[in-house]
Amino acid sequence: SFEHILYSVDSGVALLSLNRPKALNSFNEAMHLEVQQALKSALKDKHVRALVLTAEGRGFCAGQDLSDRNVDPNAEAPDLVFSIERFYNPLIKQLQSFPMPVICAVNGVAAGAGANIPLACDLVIAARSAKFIQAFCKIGLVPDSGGTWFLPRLIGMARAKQLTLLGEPLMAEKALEWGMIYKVVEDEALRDEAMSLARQLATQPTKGLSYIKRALNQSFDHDCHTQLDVERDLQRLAGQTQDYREGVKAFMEKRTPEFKGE
Ligand code: T3D
Repeated sequence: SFEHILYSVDSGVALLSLNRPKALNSFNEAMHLEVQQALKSALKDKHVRALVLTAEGRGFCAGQDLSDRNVDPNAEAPDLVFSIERFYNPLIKQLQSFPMPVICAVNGVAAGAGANIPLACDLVIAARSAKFIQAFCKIGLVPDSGGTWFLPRLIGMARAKQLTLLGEPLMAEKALEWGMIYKVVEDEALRDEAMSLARQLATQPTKGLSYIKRALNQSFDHDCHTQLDVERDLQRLAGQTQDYREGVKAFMEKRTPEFKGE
């Protein structure tokens, strides 16, 4: 069992909740390792067909635990490459390529890496009180965890520069208006909304959904003809799933399909 996160599986949904609320769920190495472990076990679990990422307490995640860094002027400069390569980059890659829908429920302030982790997820639901802060500029760092990749694509370059150079908080409602997230809900409703959306998605053609996100993830890097090829190749795979057959069969028989995620 875990010390810094909560992890459970129910009704096809894996729920991973960051659980260091006193430090606003900032990441230390131990929490990183537990998150990696939980994601690995969700991947291995045949019952899991959707993932919800959220956190305990009043905040979502304040990024790196800064108390873990020795910044004494006389100490050797901390090697941040290790942290990025061993922890943050693999996390972002894993969330982005996770072969099922990943829902991020942002329950409060999301700062630094904590503001960018949601952007690697597929559907972000934020509590009305949540805010996103690209805090990196305030401590002399560069937005990481995909911030410089996701932000311009989601909200455009001008807004990406505004957020990352000024470090000003972006409220949930504004993030929605800017097209950065999927939905804003009342604080009390957040967990239930995220879970019911995830349970619903867990009844859908899981492989098909994973191919959709795979196609979209490549979209901005491709010209139209290349992307048409990507669609063709993924359609081939989708057409080989049992869920596709069930979908068409159920349509023809005018009944609700029963997808198995196969
Ligand atoms: O080093 C590497 O591996 C490189 C990778 C870096 C990735 C990054 O994420 S760098 C960016 C790191 N994060 C930040 O710079 C954000 C720092 N936090 C804040 O700016 C503020 O805490 C917030 C805006 C997020 C929230 O403000 P507020 O007023 O709601 O809460 P608070 O009072 O500042 O924080 C509450 C507690 O959490 C407090 O502890 P205390 O005083 O109650 O004992 C605070 O120290 C602690 N806390 C918040 N963020 C961090 C943290 N402790 C350690 N590290 C944090 N990042």
